[in-house]
Amino acid sequence: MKIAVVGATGMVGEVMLQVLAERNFITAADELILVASERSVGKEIAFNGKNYSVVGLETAVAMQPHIALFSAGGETSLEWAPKFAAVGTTVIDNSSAWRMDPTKKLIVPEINASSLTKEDKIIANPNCSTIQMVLVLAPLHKKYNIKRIVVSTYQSITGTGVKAVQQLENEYAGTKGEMAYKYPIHRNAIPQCDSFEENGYTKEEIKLVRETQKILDDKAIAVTATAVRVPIVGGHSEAVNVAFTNDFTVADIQTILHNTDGVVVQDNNDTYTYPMPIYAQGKDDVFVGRIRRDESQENTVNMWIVADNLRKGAATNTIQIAEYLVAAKLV
Ligand code: A2P
Ligand code: 11C
Repeated sequence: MKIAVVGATGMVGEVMLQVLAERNFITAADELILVASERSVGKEIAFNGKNYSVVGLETAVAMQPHIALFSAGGETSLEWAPKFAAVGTTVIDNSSAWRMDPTKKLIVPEINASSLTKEDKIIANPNCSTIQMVLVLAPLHKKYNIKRIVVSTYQSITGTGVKAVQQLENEYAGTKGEMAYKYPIHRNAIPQCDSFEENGYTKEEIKLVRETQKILDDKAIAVTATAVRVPIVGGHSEAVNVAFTNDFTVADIQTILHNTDGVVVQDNNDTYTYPMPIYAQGKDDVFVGRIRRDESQENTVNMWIVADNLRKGAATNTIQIAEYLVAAKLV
């Protein structure tokens, strides 16, 4: 197999290489192609003890990889994913470019990978904040039917990229530098992730609404979101309030989630056990805790969901899709 990583020099690209190595997805018999912008062509990147020279997109298309894992921004994806698809490559794209395209599938493998076919040449990876939420909600929707979700996020600066991590480090050190945000992020909470839309919501908030409905395949689910950036690096946290049609018990929800692939329940007030980004960092699971009944309204639960946004929120989910394609012989 020939596997290309497009955006290999970026923040998510780097984690993709780590995850590919950890999961032994690239064996000695496979060929790895590392791709970035023209600025990086020729740069050497080590993978599994071997040095690889970064190539440009044109060169990578000519090499006709079987799979291309894209994380190089929406513009690059819109232009280049179809060119790879045209030479027979299956593209798994981590940008927002194709997610809401009705002809493209939006995949969280544990939920809907079985909908994939050989004809799906461009597959969309959902936004990080959506992936961790739907992984927990999918089995609960099946059992209790979700009517409405109210979600507030506490998002890691790694979701913005290297520039934001640099901004926080400059602020810690008291040195001046380029600003990724309009405001200081150290000792702050910025109620804006991504740009604003006409309706007053940010793009990140709208992604949480639309992507959730698409992945859970149910437009009737009402979703409203507030996305907030906090000075955290380990992962995104979410306070999620979910109203169901059917009643539940907290113990049953804990059992269902305990038996859900990719989800780890950390929920014991007696031992102060609940998910936190400091412990989610570097892990592939989604962590859930603080599961409790919303006493203000019937059939409604509150919970706290945390995951490493660069792992399950991006790189790991993309690579799990690739693993599924290979196992199901779809590439
Ligand atoms: P480069 O390092 O050469 O700029 P991040 O989101 O962390 O900034 O990373 C973005 C990734 O996407 C990097 O690997 C970057 O490569 C790559 N990238 C950005 N623009 C392009 C482009 N026009 N063509 C190919 N790769 C691109
Ligand atoms: C964030 N969710 O943390 C973003 C980063 O749509 O893939 C990824 C943006 C996207 O701000």
